[in-house]
Amino acid sequence: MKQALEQIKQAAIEQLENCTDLKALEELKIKYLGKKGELTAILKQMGKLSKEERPVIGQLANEVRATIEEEVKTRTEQLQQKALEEQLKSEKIDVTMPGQTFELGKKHPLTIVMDEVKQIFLGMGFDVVDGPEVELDYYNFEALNIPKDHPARDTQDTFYINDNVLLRTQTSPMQIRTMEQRKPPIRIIAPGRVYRSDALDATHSPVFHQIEGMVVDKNVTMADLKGTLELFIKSLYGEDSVIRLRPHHFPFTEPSAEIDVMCYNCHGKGCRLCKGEGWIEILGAGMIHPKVLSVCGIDPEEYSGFAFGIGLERIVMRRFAIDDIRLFFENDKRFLDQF
Ligand code: 2NM
Repeated sequence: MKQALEQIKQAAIEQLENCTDLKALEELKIKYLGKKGELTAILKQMGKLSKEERPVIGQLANEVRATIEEEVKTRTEQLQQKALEEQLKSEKIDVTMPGQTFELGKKHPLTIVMDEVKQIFLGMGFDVVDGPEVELDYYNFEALNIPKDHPARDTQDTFYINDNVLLRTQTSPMQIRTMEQRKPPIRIIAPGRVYRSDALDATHSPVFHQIEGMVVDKNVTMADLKGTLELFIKSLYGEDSVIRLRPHHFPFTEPSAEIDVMCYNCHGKGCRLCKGEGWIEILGAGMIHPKVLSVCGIDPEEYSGFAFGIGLERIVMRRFAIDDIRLFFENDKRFLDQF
């Protein structure tokens, strides 16, 4: 029996020393010290021993138990320490690693300039109005003095949903809707997306953006038109900008004009940017036609007004020297990242 105890002690210590994980260690603890363990099995046989042998073996058995318990404790601590070190090692944060980057979106070049234009007009007391891109023929053409047989129907050919419903070719329908709803004085701009049935090339797109505006009040004259638009262009292109008005024709205004700004690149000499002209056409404008005012329920004997239209793509292309309108709509990140 003494020999058996010594064997158990030897075997237990050897196995404990070779044990490399906490789960196996727990199994060994049960194997040797548990209720059904090897040491307990020996102690159960103590009854067979003589009175002289019993205390000797008993003491030895206690020593063996104590030794094994001590070894289990030491080994547990060692393994726990090792596990902790491994965990710390595996969870170590390498502060030199490149961080996760969150890319922030930015404004589209059209939006950058659109926001600037809105800000300028807001500063002059204009409201910004928004409306449907799918419009009635009435608001897009009829009310603007463009009846069914008018040649402007060809130059502003668009996409029809049916005979009465189409994609707006300009934002003027919002001017009509506003005049129907509000009493003068009216000062609004109507920015937004418009459509034309044009083939896509470097300078034409079937979808583009316009900013139209108008002022309706008593005693509004061509001088107000010129002063307001000159102030707008000086705000957009700088205090030293020079403008000129050229006579033109629009069905919805009379008289009408196109407004050019002296090329800010060559100061009128002629260069690549202005295609040798020295002047760059920026917008169309005019005094709202009396027929248009009447149709909207505004008495042309009492009120007058001016209106204007700006093509957004054109001014953004000049501003950033962009040579192809398609770049605005392709969403190529390499293009968009440059603004
Ligand atoms: C332009 C040029 C000239 C214009 C006219 C109107 C309305 F509805 F008041 F009659 N809205 N927009 C207008 C006038 C637009 O764009 C080149």
